[in-house]
Amino acid sequence: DRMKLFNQLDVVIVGAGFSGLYMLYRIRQLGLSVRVFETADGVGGTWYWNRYPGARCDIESLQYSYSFSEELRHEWHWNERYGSQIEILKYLNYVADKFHLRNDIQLKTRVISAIYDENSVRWNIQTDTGESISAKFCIMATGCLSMPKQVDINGINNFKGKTYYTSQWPHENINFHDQRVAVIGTGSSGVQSIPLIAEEAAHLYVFQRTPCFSVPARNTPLDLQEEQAWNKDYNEHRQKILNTYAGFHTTGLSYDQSALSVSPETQQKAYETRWQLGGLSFLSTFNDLFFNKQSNDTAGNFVKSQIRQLVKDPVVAESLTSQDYPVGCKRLCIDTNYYETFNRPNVTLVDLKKENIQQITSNGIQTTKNIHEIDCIVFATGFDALTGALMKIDIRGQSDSTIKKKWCEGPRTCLGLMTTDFPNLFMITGPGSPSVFTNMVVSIEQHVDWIADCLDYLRKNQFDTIEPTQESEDAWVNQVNAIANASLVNMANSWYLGANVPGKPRVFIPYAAGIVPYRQKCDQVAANGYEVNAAKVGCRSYQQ
Ligand code: NA7
Repeated sequence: DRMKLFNQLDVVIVGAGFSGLYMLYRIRQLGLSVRVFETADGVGGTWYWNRYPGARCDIESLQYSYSFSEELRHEWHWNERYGSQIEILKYLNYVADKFHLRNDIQLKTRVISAIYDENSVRWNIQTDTGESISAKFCIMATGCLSMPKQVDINGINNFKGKTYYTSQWPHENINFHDQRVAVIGTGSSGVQSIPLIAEEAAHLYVFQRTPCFSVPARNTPLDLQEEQAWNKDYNEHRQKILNTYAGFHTTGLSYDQSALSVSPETQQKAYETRWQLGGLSFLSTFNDLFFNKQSNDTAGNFVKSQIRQLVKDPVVAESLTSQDYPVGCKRLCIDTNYYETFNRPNVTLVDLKKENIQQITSNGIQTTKNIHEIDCIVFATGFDALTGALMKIDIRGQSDSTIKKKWCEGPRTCLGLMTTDFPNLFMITGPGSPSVFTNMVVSIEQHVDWIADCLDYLRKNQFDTIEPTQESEDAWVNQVNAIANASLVNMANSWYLGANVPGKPRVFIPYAAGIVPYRQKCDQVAANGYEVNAAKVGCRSYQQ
């Protein structure tokens, strides 16, 4: 009957953010039947949910945007050097309209399970709206920072005032006027929202457990001429971007040498220049900041010296400079007026290293030293990153294997794109891919293109399923670990490592060697016909 046919698809895509939208576009080009399921009541993913004051991308707009359509590029104008959440969400809605994507997107629908049926060689996908869909391929576009972390502070339910999560900010305007506000958390979301909440609130208490390192964004309006000049040389820029470590580039000074190989004066000058330019490329001032602790310390000490200059109260400055981990090994924050905000008379930094939170009471937050009376609490407490959204779905593959069981000691994938025992299941920006270590849009487009080409290949060669061999997956996991072990990234309790979520296995999840070797490996697998029935790294396909 019609309903049954409607629920028999070639492809299901889970998620309608940057990944899901472009994946849908590519699947349509292949002429396959497809539906996207999205929990939210709009497209946009990360940029739909994270609406907190000051939410903004930390990669420049001209680079944090799709490359696949020249027409789109010419039609769209970015207003600022760094896109605000509002602007990026508009862009994604524009993309959805322009490419008529909406009629294949089902909103307000959460996928709760994906179960592989060995007999029919299909995935059965269940939604929270009670639907059951059968699809040959299931593509997870579920995002890396989409599953909010559960906050485990005593007494959280006792609080009588309003609570907000930066990761699930309400759509209506929140007014903090006359309010005593607490922000818990000083990662990117805290750092971006704190200066704006401080301008509005009667008093703001910032609860800091681990001080971040933050570099100024130096956001500016982007004029049309600048954008047009960029677009004129777009292909050149794009080539450059694709050959960087992380998928974005900036003009300005970068030394292809160790921080320790130049004189102290040159070193200072280099950091100073990067600090003035602003943004994430501070970490590419020298080429060994992720590999040599001593080099890294020169960068960390430079940031600390800037913080001391910006923050007037020496006690507050001391708390803000008490980082005991290498800069960059927790995600570097990019801010506008973050440190300056602590000079305001209505802002208090509560250093949780000096006074621990004991509990949340009905009207405040009680620490080992004080009772802070509070009217509302903003939780900027982060995400169960990289695996959280995938693990929330009950995913079952061959022979009763489940993702939960398989990944209980850390995620195991081949190229971050597939995982053994789960045929025809793909992940975009999955664990073991460079994803969060890069410009996400650049990585997303590459993953989507790889998956689309793979599906095309399977169809043309009449292969029914594809999955990685155990050997190729083991080799990839080993390589991801080896790269992490050769760098400093294990030295901070970051969400890259799952260290922010109690009980999560401590494993460095992203592939940290950069987009160039990663892309080469992916291309090589594709060029070798997905290394059918073989090979050390690559995928095995079964011909039926
Ligand atoms: P992050 O970067 O994970 O930051 C979360 C912050 O919340 C961080 O400072 C945490 O301290 C703090 N936190 C978490 N739980 C608690 C409790 N229980 N008590 C006190 N403080 C707590 O999340 P964001 O949303 O800011 O940013 C995520 C990414 O989005 C970011 O990296 C960008 O890529 C965009 P901790 O460090 O764990 O001590």
